[in-house]
Amino acid sequence: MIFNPEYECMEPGARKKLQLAGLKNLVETLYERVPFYRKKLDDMGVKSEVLHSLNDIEKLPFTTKDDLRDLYPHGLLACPKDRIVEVHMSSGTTGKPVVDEYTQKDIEIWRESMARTLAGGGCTRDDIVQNCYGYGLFTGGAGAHYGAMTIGAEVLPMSSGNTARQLMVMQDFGTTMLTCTPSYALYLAEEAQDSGIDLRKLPVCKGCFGAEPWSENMRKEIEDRYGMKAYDIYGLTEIIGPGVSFECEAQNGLHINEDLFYPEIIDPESGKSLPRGEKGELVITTLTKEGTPLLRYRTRDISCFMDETCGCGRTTVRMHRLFGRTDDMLIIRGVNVFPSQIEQALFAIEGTEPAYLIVISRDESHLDELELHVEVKKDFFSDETKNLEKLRYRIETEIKNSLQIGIKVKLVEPKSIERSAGKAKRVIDKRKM
Ligand code: DLL
Repeated sequence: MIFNPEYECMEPGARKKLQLAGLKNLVETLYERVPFYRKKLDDMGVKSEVLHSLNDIEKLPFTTKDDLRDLYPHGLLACPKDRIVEVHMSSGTTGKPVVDEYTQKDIEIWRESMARTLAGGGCTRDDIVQNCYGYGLFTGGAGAHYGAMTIGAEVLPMSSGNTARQLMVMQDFGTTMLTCTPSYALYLAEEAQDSGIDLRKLPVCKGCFGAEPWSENMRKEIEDRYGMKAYDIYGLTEIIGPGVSFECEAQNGLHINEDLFYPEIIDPESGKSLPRGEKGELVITTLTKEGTPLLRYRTRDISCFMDETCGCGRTTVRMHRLFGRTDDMLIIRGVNVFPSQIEQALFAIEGTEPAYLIVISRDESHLDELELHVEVKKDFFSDETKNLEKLRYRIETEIKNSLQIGIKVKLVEPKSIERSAGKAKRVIDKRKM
């Protein structure tokens, strides 16, 4: 279902006009109301007058995560404080949190973008949505809640955790749609299996998953265990939360809500725009927000635009599912590796459980060493050592073939790697400790 055909299926030329008007308006507002931006624009000697076409956005300054941290908590506010009605924040595990302050209109924008997102995953007013994204300062819980309510679906506001209760509610209330992180979806599936619950027999038949990287093979695993369609949804606190982009039934790239969020792909080194189709850093400008609008925000997420039109009827540009982040790229003995590449290779191998941990350290000769801890299926673990040894060798070889790096694999018992109800922690880099 397309939630808002007027905007989602808009003729691209008309949308461009709308985006350009939004961009000019944004630059004027930021110049007037946010001293940080006034200084940046003055330093570069630019004003909204330089914007003749959307390509002129390249003349405008970027905003970075460091800027947001420096200006914590209210330095980017672009409207009177008393117009703010809600606040969300990132967890801030690597420094000061980043803040999004919403006016009533911003909440409307969020409701709209999340209604489009969940509708992309097939949500209608007949659905019962079990929302296990965390409620609180994290944007996942509120975002999915607003979206489902806007569509008119019934929401079960579960938040994350308490797995036994999640499974009870899923059965007793006839959940049809699940929203949570992909790793939590798999954790729920494992617990269901241990409790003798066959998820494939339950009404739950679709889910919108995001907030952390996941691979195509992880999608297959979720779809298989639940007998459902699993859709990727993307967003970040700074921009609005979830609702920036989402997959439709084609499950082939994420449609960006580009009348609301203007996307660019740039070379992270030079900052220059990249030609369509090339992989680079996603940069987003909010076109309609009031509370904390952002100009050319560098997300650090790596993606590319997909050019062909989508069969679903939406005309919005699609971004490829994330390849990784500029800051989660691991450099192992000089080779660039993203954790998602390791996951993709691993999930294709029969006999492993969908839980893994990447541990990086330095050996005695100060060379990088990557050890991959992989859980093995119960029956496999009770098998002969010869079979375990074979499996270990197979994982090492397949990863070596696909990523061109030598790694060590440690097979561990089922359930020995810590599970998370929110974003999974997949990497321990001891080199940084
Ligand atoms: O994770 C917002 C969200 C909530 C998105 C629920 C989707 C669903 P933050 O906590 O600010 O916001 O984290 C944002 O998470 O820059 C990406 O690196 C990563 N991320 C989000 N969605 C995806 C995804 C929320 N679908 C950061 N695939 C982003 C891969 C994702 N990574």
